[in-house]
Amino acid sequence: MVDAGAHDRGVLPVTAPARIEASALAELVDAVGPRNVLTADHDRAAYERDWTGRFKGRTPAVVRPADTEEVAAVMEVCRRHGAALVPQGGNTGLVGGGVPMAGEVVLNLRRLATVEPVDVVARQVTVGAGASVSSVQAVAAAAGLRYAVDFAARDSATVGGTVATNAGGMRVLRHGGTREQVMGVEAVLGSGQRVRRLQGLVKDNTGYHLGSLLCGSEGTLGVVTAARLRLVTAHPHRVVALVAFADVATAVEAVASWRSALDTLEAAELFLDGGLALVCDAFGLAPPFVDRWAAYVLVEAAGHHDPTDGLAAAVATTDAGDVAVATDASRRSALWRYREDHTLAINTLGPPHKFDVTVPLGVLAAFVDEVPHRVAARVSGARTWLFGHVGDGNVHVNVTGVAPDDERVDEVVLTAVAELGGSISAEHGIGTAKARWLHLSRSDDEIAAMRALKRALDPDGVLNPNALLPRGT
Ligand code: 2HG
Ligand code: ZN
Repeated sequence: MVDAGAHDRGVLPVTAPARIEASALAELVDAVGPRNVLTADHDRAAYERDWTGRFKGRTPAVVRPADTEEVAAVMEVCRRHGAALVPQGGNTGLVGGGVPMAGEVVLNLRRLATVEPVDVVARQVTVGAGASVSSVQAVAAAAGLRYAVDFAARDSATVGGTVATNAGGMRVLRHGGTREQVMGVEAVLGSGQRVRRLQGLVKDNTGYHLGSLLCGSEGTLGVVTAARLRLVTAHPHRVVALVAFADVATAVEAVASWRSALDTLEAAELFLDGGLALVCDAFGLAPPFVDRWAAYVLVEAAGHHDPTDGLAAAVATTDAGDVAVATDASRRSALWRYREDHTLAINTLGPPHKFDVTVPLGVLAAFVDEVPHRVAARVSGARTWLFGHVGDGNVHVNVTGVAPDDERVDEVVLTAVAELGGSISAEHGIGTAKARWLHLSRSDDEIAAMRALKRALDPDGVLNPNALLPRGT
């Protein structure tokens, strides 16, 4: 039943009441202490909506455990009382996966923020689920290493959230996504059983890799409480170039040639003229070039030796237009802003519908050219913004000017992706936003296998029951 007032508030309507038995609430208070069970409206509010403002739910209580023991105790209470819970980190997920859309208890993990000293010999670090991505990057840098996962929400996003969603980001091209960095996890499964493999053994071939399974399980199988993360070499030389192109197809071809030519390539990010203009308007930035171009690729290379000449030579072999190059840190981040600030700039237009899709590279340019027309033909007034990690084939499609619960636009974009043999989620996950579209990327047998895993590890169905798996499968 759609709540008629929902559009005015600019959020999706809440579909279930948020209630919990008084005895369950009392036991939660026993488990984590009264100060860490938030029930007052003004205390809960920040935990009930996502960063974009598209997803807003309601919870009877936000529970904030301090450690794994307390997480296990909360899980036990919820299981006994049949109270569903939604694990939540920094609340920067973009698919409604950490928001109590159906009245669940919120299990916020931010207090588990321990960051252990870096193990320099193993090039690894063990961190609590609540540690921010930027805090891991900082300890890695202080130890002369680097944490490879990086994206704009780094200061708020938590490691637990990035493991649960297998977050991608800007450096996947060179280092892989979060799953590639996770050497092991500690977790409390929905069954109440514990998993703890934090030794960081590179070779450990003793059966199911539960860490890999939990990574990307979106809080439906277990609650990740800590992770052992791989660190990578901190290359001393780094260069960023912003390269303009007359069209997206030429940009995609150029990136393919750079991937072959440059061992140092670390990121290749695409954006378009409309998005660049929006970012410049929103934040008062001067455009990078006098001329306007259809497509831009921000490329970063890093190595033990200065990669600038190699990058310049590789750029020169392509049909590039204007080029801006930055080697010092502040000019590099000035160029990165044109790309990273897309998310913030788009949100100034109201809560967008966000799609983080992958399409085969051979059809990426056609997809980017075609999708805005298909969207506009279906929903008048809708505007489509496209950018993304072009080296990975990952396009972020943002659509503004559409009511939060108007799913016509979801259907247009996601079916176009499926027709092209792409994936409906490259890196943000399925959450509650895309559960009903999972069949576009997964077969019935695969969904049944996932459902069987869910039943085995979360037999009471308390963990994030509305995320990832479509209802009734
Ligand atoms: C990024 O690549 C993030 O900047 C966010 O994945 C994408 O805002 C988005 O749609
Ligand atoms: Zn992204």
